[in-house]
Amino acid sequence: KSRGYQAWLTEERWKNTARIETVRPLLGVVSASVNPEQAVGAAAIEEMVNGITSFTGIHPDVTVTSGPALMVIGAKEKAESVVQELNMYTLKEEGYVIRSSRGQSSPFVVLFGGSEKGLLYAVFHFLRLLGTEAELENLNIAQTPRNALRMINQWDNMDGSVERGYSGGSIFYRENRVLLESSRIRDYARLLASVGINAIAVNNVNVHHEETRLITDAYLPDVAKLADLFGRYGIRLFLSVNYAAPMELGDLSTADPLDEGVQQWWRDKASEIYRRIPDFGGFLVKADSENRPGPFTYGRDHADGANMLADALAHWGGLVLWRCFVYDCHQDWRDRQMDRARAAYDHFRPLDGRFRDNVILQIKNGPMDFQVREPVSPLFGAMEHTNQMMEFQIAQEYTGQQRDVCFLVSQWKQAMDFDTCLKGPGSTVKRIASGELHSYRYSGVTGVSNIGDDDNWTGHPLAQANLYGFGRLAWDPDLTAEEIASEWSKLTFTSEGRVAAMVTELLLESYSVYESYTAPLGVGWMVQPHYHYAVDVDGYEYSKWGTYHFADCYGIGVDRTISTGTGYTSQYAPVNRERYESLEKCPDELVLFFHHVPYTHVLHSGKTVIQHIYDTHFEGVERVEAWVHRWQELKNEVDSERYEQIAERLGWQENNAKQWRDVINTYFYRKSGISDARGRRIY
Ligand code: GCW
Repeated sequence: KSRGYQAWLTEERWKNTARIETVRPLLGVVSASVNPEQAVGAAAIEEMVNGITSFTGIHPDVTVTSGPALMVIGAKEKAESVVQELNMYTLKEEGYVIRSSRGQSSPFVVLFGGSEKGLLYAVFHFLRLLGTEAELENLNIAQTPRNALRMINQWDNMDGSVERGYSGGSIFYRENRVLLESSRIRDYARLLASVGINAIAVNNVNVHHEETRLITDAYLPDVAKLADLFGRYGIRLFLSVNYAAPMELGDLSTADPLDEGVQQWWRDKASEIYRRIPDFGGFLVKADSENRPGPFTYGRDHADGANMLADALAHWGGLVLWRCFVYDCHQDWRDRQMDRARAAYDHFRPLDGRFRDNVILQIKNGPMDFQVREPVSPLFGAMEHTNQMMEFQIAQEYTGQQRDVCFLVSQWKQAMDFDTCLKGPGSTVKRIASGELHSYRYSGVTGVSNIGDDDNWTGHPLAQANLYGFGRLAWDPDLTAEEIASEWSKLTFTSEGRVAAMVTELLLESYSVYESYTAPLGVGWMVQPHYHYAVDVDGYEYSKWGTYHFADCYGIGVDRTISTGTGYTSQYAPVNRERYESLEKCPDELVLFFHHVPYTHVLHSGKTVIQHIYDTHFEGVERVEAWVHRWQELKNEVDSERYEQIAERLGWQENNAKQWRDVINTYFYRKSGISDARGRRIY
């Protein structure tokens, strides 16, 4: 397996052979106790043993007994008192404690899980310590995940393609077959579990013809095997379903949620699924969105639609993840009062309190669609009596498509830390997602995956950091972007030498670099329609998608104010409403999202909008050029495979950035007639 394939679960031996000798007494013995009926326990032991062997070459003596989820590495007798103490604690199911001895003689480490799942997470934590060559003495670690649901959405289709996939084809399907024989799926489950992911929806939210049949006899036996594979790593399996399935499968003539025949159909379907997959997670649904069927067809609302499915699943403990990406995608660009950003809130907010408690509304982080810069969706947290979870996109659809480096943890951190002020100061997104602010029964975060069957999973090797970072942040949103980037870089490129430090720096700069050479100041889009990678300033300007910048010879931006615009700002709690409504208070980075301003408008930075556009676009390219040189310096310090892959992609990024710079600068120079104050080359 190549280094790229191993990702952060690296199998590389420590170079420090002296250290291997020092840890031999500790890592040479593994004594585990688990519930033998829990496959997760066996996975935890296997990971620990394999991890120790790959880092050190030591093959530990393993004993396994049946009992509470616990592992002692090293001197078992010495650990006795610690074990006894820990046995008195009650940990949460997914929580764990790691304690180790002080000093060198008869060293031990105790890993204690709230369940086999907790133990598995403890093992991966310990392997992270080995992978970063951290100290193993005096450990006293206690962890529980902040978010109950830490989920991944695959946008994989059964023909083997991946919607918005930038790393090859699907690892799950090919030509309408489930690729059960492939060890990739198992290794993917390991990667996900190692960063704490505990749920996955394995097919695209756009459920096409063949995928509609995933919930029938044709595929359920295979889905059950997939569920087992993931279940072994503590990951619950969900399916995306087609709202019109009762019709598409030829059974009924309607999919009206209030029709008794339809309700019965879904109840029968649920029992059929749970008969085969007892721990099935539930359904993910994209309804009435981008031409997908949904309750609107029958004059019903989204609560009617979601509750019908929720009732069918309730008996089995299943959940409905109902997406709020509902907007009019047949808009008229001439109509400046219509605002796509308003849609989710307008549709869902009035329904607060009407959803069953096994429904969770899944809300994209921003009100538009995963642009490099958007405000946080005002719907998030605005429904006190309705479970919610936030959806991020790990796949870089609008953020460089895994050709350009863009470390999205920086973006997600800003969203998580955003204070909605919905219940006074401190009403942050992370406290809403975790169910602390409102007492949600279920909540959490979900991420659209960025992996495919490319050998290195993510196309760009550095895009692995986004998958890693998503999991780590879902586990603990208080981790910083720096901590996550540095952890990933050390695990992936070893902690020796200067590579990890350089990669960390590059990752941390990358979000701002990407933003600087693409669409300015929060206005978004300006990408090639449908593909969403390269620059096309007016590509979406006269389209039906609701994605406009309104640039003319005087100015640019979308007026979303209450006083003169679409009124979108009214969807925020007062403090944020006033901040966004006022041109003086609106943060620079979002000024064109909320306001239409002249090119000569002066930002808080002291620059005019037009000069800001020129400066950031010139700088963006310079910063990418600097990366290209810095990377070249590392040529002899990185394995050639990853060195070349990254060098090649940095080259592509440089070209992309130049094209963006020249098109954007030229476009706005021609619109505004205002020259660059520094007289640089504009065409
Ligand atoms: O970002 C947009 C994508 C669509 C996607 C949709 C969604 C799965 O361009 O490809 O469809 O969002 O989130 O439903």
